[in-house]
Order: sequence, then structure tokens, then C-alpha cells
Amino acid sequence: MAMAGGIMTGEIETMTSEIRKRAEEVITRCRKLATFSEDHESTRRTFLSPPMRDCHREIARWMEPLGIPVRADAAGNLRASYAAAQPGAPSLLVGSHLDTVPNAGAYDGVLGVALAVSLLESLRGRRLPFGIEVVGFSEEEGVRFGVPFIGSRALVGRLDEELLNVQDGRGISVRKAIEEFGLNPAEIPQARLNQAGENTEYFGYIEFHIEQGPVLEELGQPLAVVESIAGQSRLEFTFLGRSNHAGTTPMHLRYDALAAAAEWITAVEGLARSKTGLVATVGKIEAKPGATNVIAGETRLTLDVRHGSDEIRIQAVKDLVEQAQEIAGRRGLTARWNTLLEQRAVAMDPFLVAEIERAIGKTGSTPHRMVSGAGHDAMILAEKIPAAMIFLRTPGGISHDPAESLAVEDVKKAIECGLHLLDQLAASFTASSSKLLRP
Ligand code: HGY
Ligand code: MN
Ligand code: MN
Repeated sequence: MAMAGGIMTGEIETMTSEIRKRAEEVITRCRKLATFSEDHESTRRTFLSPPMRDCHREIARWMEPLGIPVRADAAGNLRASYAAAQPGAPSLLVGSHLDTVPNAGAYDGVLGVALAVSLLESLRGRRLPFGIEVVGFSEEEGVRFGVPFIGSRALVGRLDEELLNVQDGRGISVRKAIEEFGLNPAEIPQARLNQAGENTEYFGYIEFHIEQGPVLEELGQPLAVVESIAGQSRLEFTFLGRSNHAGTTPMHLRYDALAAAAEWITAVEGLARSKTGLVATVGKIEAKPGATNVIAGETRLTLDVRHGSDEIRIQAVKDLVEQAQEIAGRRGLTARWNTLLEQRAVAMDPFLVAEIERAIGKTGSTPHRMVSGAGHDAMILAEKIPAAMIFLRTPGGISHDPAESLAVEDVKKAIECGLHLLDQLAASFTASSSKLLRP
């Protein structure tokens, strides 16, 4: 007999062939979503671009047999609720982001949404003592506007005027992009979680995500539980020099913005190599006017700095700003910068981490706790509700690239882990309180 409101624990073990089929379907579904792209030859899906609508439609199609209506909130997040056994019970959010980086792989983000749907399908109509809401965030990567987490910030009430006015490369603001998608920015406050008087209360957020690194492959394990997510700083730097003729200007009379940028990029790499756990990346550079026979008068660069300790990260940013100023000054140029994102390191919810660890153990895998170097929506949701993440092994540690891959067996373990986790939460949950029973 099914446990009161739970999944019959013994049953998960007997569902092996069904869960394997669902794992294969998750991979097929992720690869289908990867075809919804702004580019012909590769996957790029940014904030509320037309392919995002195709994504929503496809996921709605998956959910039809479950009788679950799919909607987009005013920040363009896909939202779909699977009702609890009792009306008015609180809900668990499960999901990830639907946007991608340029030339993306097929699993970063969308895997978390596909796995959430697969868990609902695996419940076979069973109702739990809590609802489950699938969420597909509209923008986590920060590609279109340079600022990440636009979708999840709406759920914690931080999609503010300043962010709504940020413009993309074509001068379109976040607000305009929302309107062009057919949504009403005035309704953004309604996307916020756990507002007084709202009929659904959310007690937690779970995100399945590819690890995007080499750790699980080295350990030979399919799954890990994330203990904390490294903080990150994203900045834009400009070196201002003077364009001039490449043939007639002697080397000692140049104010070369590209040469200055090159010296600084080497300094960025040098500093990161000198500090354990620190990573710093210049991912984008633009030189103006950008002609072979013209000395660059201006260069614009992005900087991404991460570390598990906020103190070390913030000090590293300070050092790199000083080095940019020193290099520019010595070369007779000017260095300018502005901060695009200052995101502190975030610990995941200890109770959910322990429950996930237990659930991983039940799949026959050795639970492993780790820090995430990549940023995730879970670090934003954690501002408002208990949040936790489950990583799946990334073969070759390759991500943010079409070579990103995933093993069916690991997806199967993730579904089993998810079902055990739901079973455990159902057992520990009390409808009288919107918080999970804490030991
Ligand atoms: O860049 C990151 O940390 C993630 O992939 N959004
Ligand atoms: Mn990513
Ligand atoms: Mn991601």
C-alpha cells in the first residue's frame, strides 16, 4: 500500500525499467529543447527570445497528460503546479533555468526542468502532503542583459526598477522585452513567493543540475549534493587610449588599448593561479575600431571572479581593479569599470542537504558534498526559502559547449534520488506548518 501521502518506498526499487525509460526520455527532451535556438547551427536561447516561447509550448505538451496547466509569470518564468493531497497545503518548487549561453550544450538548466516533470510522471497520479510546482526560469546566465538571475530575482522580489531599465545591445530594456513577450511588468510583484495573503506558500526549492566540472567523474559517482554555491563578481572594464595609424606610429608614441588589455588579462590569470580556489575569467573583449591597420583606441572587457570565500573574492576584485589602473596609468591610458553583479556565496539548506544525502545513499551511490563553482538560481531562491541542489556527473567535465553530455544511468539515479527525496519529505512534512519538520 502507498505510504500515507508518500510513494511506497519499496516501490521505487521495483520501478527500475520504468525509471530507465523515463531517464532516456529526459535526455531526448533536453535535446529537443536544445533545437529551440536564436542561431541555426548552435544553441543560444536568451531572455524571452522567440525560441523561449517554443520551449514553454514543448514543456506544456509534456505536462498535458498530467492535467497540469502551464503559465508564464510576469518575469517570463514557466510555472506549473501539481496539486497536493489536500487543498491549501504548501508547495515545493522544483526546477532550473531555460535560457542558455551561446553555443550551449543541451543540459545546462533544462535538465532540472525535465527531471522535475519526470518526477511528477513517476508519481503516477499519487498526491503528496505538499504540492510540487515546476519552475523554468527565464534568465539565469545573464547573456542578453549582462545581468544574470532575472527570472529567479522576480520570485524573491528583487526584479526592481533598476534591473527593469537595463538595456541589451539593441537598446531594448528588460521591461520592453517582457512586454514584447506579451507579459505585463506591472504584474511582476505577483511572481513573488510567499507574499502575505497569497494562496500558495512555498517551503523549499530543489534544483537538479549538471555539475559542469570534473569532480564526480574523478570520484566515479553519479550524484552529489551541493553544500554551498561560490560567490561571484561580474564587471565590465574599458581601457581608453588613442587610435592611430598602425604603420606610421612609432611604438614609443602609442596609447594602445588592446596591448594594455592584453597585459591586464595576463595579470588576471596570474592572480587567479596564485590563490587556491580562485577563478577569474575575461570571457569577452571588444576592440575599437577593430581594424587590422589601426591601433585600438578603446577596449571593452568582461571580468568574472569567483571563490567560495566572499572575502578572498572581493579582495581579488580590488587587486585587479588596482592592476588595471596601474597598467593604464603607466601606458598613458585611462581604465574605467562598472560592476554588473556582486553575488555573495550562499550555503544550501542543511536540512535539505541531509535529506538529499540520505536519498542519494538509497540509490546505491556514495553521497558526496561539494561546493558549486557555477552560479545557480538556488542561490537566489535561498534568500527567501530553504534551497538545495543535486548535481549529476558531467562526462569530461565539459559544459557551456555543445560537447556537454550526460549518462542515462546517471539520470536514472537522479530520478530515483528525487523519488526517495519526495518520499522522505512526505514522511517528515506536517500540513499544519509550512516549514519541514526539523530534527
Ligand atoms: O556562469 C555560471 O555560473 C552559470 O553557468 N550561470
Ligand atoms: Mn550555465
Ligand atoms: Mn546552469
